[in-house]
Amino acid sequence: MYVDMVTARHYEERLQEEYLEGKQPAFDISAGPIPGELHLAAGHEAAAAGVCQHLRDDDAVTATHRPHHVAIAKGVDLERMTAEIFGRETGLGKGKGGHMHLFDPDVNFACSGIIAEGCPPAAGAGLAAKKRNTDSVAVAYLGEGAIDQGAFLESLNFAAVHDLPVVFVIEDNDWAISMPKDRVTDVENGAQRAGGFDMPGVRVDHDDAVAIYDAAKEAIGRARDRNGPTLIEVQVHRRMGHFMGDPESYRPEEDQEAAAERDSIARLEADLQAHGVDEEAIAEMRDDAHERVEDAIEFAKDQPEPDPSAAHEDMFVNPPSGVTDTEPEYDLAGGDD
Ligand SMILES: Cc1ncc(C[n+]2csc(CCOP(=O)(O)OP(=O)(O)O)c2C)c(N)n1
Ligand SMILES: [Mg+2]
Repeated sequence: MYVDMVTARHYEERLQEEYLEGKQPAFDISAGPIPGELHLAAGHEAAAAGVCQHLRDDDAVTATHRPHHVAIAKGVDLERMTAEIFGRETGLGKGKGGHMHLFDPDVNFACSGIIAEGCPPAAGAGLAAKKRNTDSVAVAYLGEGAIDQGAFLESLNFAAVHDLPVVFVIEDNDWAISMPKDRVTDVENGAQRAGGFDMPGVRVDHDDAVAIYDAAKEAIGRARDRNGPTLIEVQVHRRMGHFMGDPESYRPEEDQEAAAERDSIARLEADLQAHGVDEEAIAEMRDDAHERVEDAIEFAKDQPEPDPSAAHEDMFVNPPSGVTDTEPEYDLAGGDD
């Protein structure tokens, strides 16, 4: 868990540096090596590491618009993921998806920029596992800002009614962009939502990686044993803005300071030391993780940009006439099937 968490934290810090290159002084979102939006998950690492530790490659995970920590913990290919974020041809999605649309079929990982949108596909993966009679499970991540979305509530119901092996994980960082949680919902503990669907609901406070690990162990074991879905809410902290370039003028300073103080990585380090892991071993894990991140970023920056003509490949609809000569690969309008 510690390796996953320090890898994710260093990854976010390095992406932040790369992202800001060329975008200043006046913030230009389209400039630099990583154009477009970037949502970093520093402060959320425990939610990824504690849960994904129990998963195998054949288990499905759907993450959110803030996906990197979960992708790392799920074992997504870091080099190809980084190439995707840098928009390169060898990226997971040939550089067309960017950081919110990472798909790695080798480890059954997906994410989406639409909030709560990972929930229905996770329920679908759970249904597939049940129909195929395998013991694989699915995990859907969402933010606390998504707990009133229909896609989430309908997926809870579907998973409950069909006893599907699905675990829903709410990452509660108290904010949905600039909107504090208490202004949009009267439910203080999102895990209470489980009660309406007759499934277990568990809340873990203080982004404690070990407590998250324990809660996830039980929920994922329950799913694997075909005893149905579970909803887990974990408290995390957003150490950065909603997206890179967010001045956070809406956010009280004390809240930012509290997020900086509650560091789940420092907490886990203290836990490790209390269990006899010495500082040298911790430093070695941290150095290895940093090296892996640097290698992935170096790899990505070395990769070719996609050919502009490739923009019209891999599409599900015909481009408007005259835009491209490329024949569509898919015929959804008709055909034999
Ligand atoms: C269906 C939908 N509505 C609105 C948005 C715009 N949007 C992007 S992120 C976000 C807030 C998400 O907050 P939360 O779910 O708490 O996740 P966090 O960003 O805090 O990790 C919103 C409203 C969206 N992407 N999808
Ligand atoms: Mg949130």
